Amino acid sequence: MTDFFKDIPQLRYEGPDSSSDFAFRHYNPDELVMGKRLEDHLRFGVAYWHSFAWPGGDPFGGQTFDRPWFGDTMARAKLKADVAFKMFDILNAPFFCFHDADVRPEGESFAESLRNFEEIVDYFAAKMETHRTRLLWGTANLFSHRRFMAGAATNPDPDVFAWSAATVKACMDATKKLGGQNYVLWGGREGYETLLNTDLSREAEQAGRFLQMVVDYKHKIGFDGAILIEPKPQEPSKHQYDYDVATVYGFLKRFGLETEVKVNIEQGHAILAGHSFEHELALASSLGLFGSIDMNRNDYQSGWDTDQFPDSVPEMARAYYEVIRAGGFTTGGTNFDAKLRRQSLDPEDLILAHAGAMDVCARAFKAAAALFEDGSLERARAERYAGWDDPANIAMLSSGTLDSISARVLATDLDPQPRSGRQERLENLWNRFV
Ligand code: XLS
Ligand code: NI
Ligand code: NI
Repeated sequence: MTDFFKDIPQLRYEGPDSSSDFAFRHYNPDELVMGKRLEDHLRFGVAYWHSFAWPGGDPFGGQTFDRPWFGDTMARAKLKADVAFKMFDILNAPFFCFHDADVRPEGESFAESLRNFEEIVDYFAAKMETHRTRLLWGTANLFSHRRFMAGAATNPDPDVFAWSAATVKACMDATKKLGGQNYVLWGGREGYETLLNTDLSREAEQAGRFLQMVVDYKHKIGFDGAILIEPKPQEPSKHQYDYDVATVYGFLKRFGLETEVKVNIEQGHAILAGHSFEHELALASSLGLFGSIDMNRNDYQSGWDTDQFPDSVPEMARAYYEVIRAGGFTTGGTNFDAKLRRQSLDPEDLILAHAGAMDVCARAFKAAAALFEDGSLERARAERYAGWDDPANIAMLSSGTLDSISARVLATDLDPQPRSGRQERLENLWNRFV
């Protein structure tokens, strides 16, 4: 067992006036919001890779964290799992997420890596019998090892395509075995560094075929979770094919997969793509693609996926308002794909980072829910489009032609009158709730 978090108590909701650092002030899992428990709305997940596998390096320096489970042995991997489940308990976290490479040591061969992985998956399964934390999603790390330097599914080398397909099979099997609610594909190195050596059409065909195989396998094994693509515009590659939600939608349509696959939207990736998080959420919802979120912010100056814990209630409220408008999470949730800053060395830093983030999200969600329930914003939106309820305009949209519309414009001497978009008024309304 482990005493890594030895003096840290299990965190409980103590309300906004609590003077303890080790408490929730706004996140009360049992609080009813819009008729549902807050925990069931937010569905928080802890990301195994950042919390337990990341050594604290940056491009200018290596490891800063000194963790007793670092090292490539099965014993260390099990110690890491013990610490992880201890932290899930302290946080009362309903979910976690992992990549194969986060949880098992790499073997000398594919078969040995697979054996290591399966042993850890069984170790997780045993832990999940006595701990409450469930699997939000599983995924494959097809980007860290040097074999993936030129991509996984889009690699020019067919052997890497094959290795990647076999890896995804193993990770989907593990996700199903552990009762995972989604399977995520982030195209870490599915992109290019230079067009000089890249065949765009071939790589797109490979990626499309790969995803069709993933969907076929999902049906074959009866995995009833969702398959999610996580868009990101660049980093690590110069240009990533799953650039943003709109690009992913075009890709899915091209390969006939738009009803089979949804998206996992990350705040930091939205920012890198030059969008706001809420834009990506609203667009995914309007395209029927909304699945889950990775809730980690980026630094606005650095232009890098800095994976920080959320700290801004107003920003999060914009996001959760769109989640609520999308009907809330079904299989998805709020995964903290976030890491400590590399100077945050202490065990308590890991706990407090998550606790603060959960409080920020809870506060934001409650504000967004109150505004949504108030209804003024949705009424104002509906009113803006009310002209479209007129039967003549419904007919124009469904069966009008340029000829028929032109005739009507002339016959009625049509004279459109501009109306205020009321942006500041709506911003004032927003700020009454947030
Ligand atoms: C990297 C991604 C990654 C995915 C899972 O930027 O956010 O962490 O969420 O592979
Ligand atoms: Ni992510
Ligand atoms: Ni990311």
